Amino acid sequence: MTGAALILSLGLACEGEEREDDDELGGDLEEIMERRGLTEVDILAAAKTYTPSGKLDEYVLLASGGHSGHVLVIGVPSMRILKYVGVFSPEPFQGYGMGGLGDAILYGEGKQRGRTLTWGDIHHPNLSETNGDYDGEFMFVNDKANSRIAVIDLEDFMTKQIVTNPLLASSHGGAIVTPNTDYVLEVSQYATPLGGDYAPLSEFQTRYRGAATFWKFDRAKGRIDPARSFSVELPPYAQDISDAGKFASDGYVFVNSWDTEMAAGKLGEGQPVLESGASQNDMDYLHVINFKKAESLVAEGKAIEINGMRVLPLDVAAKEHVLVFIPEPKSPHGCDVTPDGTGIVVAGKLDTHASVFEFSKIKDLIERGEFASTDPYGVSVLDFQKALRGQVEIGLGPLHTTFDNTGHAYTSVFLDSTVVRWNYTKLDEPIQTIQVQYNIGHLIAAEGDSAHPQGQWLMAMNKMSQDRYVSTGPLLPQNFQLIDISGPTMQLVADLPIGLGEPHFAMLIKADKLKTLDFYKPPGINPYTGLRAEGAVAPGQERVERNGKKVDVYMTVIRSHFTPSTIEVDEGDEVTLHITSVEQSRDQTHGFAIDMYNLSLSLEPGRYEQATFIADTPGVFPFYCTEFCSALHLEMAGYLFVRPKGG
Ligand code: RUQ
Ligand code: CUA
Repeated sequence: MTGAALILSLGLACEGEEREDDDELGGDLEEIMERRGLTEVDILAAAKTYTPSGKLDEYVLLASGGHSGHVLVIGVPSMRILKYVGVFSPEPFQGYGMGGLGDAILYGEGKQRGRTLTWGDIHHPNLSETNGDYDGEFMFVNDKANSRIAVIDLEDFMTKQIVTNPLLASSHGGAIVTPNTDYVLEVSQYATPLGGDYAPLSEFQTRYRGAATFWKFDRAKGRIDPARSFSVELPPYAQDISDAGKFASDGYVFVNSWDTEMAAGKLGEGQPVLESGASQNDMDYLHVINFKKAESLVAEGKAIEINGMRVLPLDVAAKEHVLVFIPEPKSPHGCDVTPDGTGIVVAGKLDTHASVFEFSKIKDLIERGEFASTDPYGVSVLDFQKALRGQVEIGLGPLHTTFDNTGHAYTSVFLDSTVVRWNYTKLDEPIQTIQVQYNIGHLIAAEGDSAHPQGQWLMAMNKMSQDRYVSTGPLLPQNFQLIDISGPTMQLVADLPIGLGEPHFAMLIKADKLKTLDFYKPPGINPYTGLRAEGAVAPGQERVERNGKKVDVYMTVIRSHFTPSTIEVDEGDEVTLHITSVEQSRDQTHGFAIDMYNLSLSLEPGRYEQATFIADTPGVFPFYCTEFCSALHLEMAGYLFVRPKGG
């Protein structure tokens, strides 16, 4: 009996005396199914995902929000949205980039070449790992558009750092972590002269370059340490997605490329456009980078410095076999290391196969110095067949691959709009194919890119949703679809439209691995340092201090008042608010908003915030709490009086 049949038969068995209750609840199951056109399979899907109020999700999806610059936090299997994390874009609910302490990250550290940016294009979230397994502590995301990496602390789901790549003008193959989160990898996409120099297209082959940047992560500090980071210079081949080795392949990273033709170097000279120019070769190059060796060479002083970043030059990387190439089928996209670290799965947009490379073969060939050829930059190239474990025919436009706990790989197939389940050791015929709607990009199974995938759920992240939802005009949401992969037959069980930017990759982690804070304690914690702020005050210590034209307001908030609730300054004064939430109970969040100053602060229990502005406009400015925190929330307000000059 199927689950749905079971539910139905239970429903039917309850007929009679329970009938009246059913009617009170708005009808019986059969009647509702009939009315809404639901099948037993639908009911089964609903039973697998429906999460009654108060019941918690078993998994959490941390998804890129694409060019919204946000990260989405989604419960699985309920598909309930839990949070939007502001990363490269301001997020008023979190008070991020809205006049408070987060400005120093978003508009300070986040500056690219001196410019303030208010958005980013997030592609690949990655979770911190310990021995190749998610430890639930940190998340890293890349900004493809402006080549930046952000660090999000999962204690409070807040962005704590942005580092800016001083070499690159776009980066795609990141943020990928090594198995103990020693490094966070960021790899270039479109080649440019490293460090932001100018060079005409005629110098593409000589001056344009890619790079793989190994950002050193200091776990104790919870921050990337740029001074201990380094990069490896790469040819201008349009590098793509990357993955880090694990176990036997630890110490290596693998990076795709799709323009070994260097067609970008011929743009606009009566040559084919980039998309066809870059698709002429039958093979591009999988980059195999021995970063442990690169690390030692850099330590030995073999690096040059560009904009403060230590860079291992391409000729050194080639000569020392820090960088070795393997031909990979035509314009590949996905690059995913198997959970045991023995294989690297590559799938080409213009090739119907998933190709699995065998790490032990690669290592043997490199150690024996058995190379098939050399590229124009002196990089040794291995023989494709000799490095290969095998290939599986997947479909039209295979992209990314994720893994479960029973030896299956799942590959997204963009043109076919399918997810294909196959065995990455046996490499026999694909086992099953399931249709998704539509044009799937990334996919992730539960802990699917860790050393120990959980199976059970898989999220398909589709680029298009055409007919799936009520129309909202020409700009349609992307479409997340949840697939139950626990049984022999995959079942699509739920949809979630994503109406903010194009999500790319995501991480799906067991919820119980996340150790979040209930609130900040003691009161007065600056969430960006984790320490009690100097300007924090306890109840009774509130005050206003004036030093010439500088006015410091030391304020507390607790249900339901600001102390002080009136502030008087003179036109032209520089006002700094130091606000301490002295609440110490869960979910008692307040906010601070004021007329005209573009200021929105979030004051979770115990949080400290600080905002400085010039009171340059005389007048009366109400401020108020933005969270409906109590029955007297509306009364949680005050005034800033700005006395006119000479008034
Ligand atoms: S991408 S849809 Cu990861 Cu930027 Cu493949
Ligand atoms: Cu505090 Cu409303």
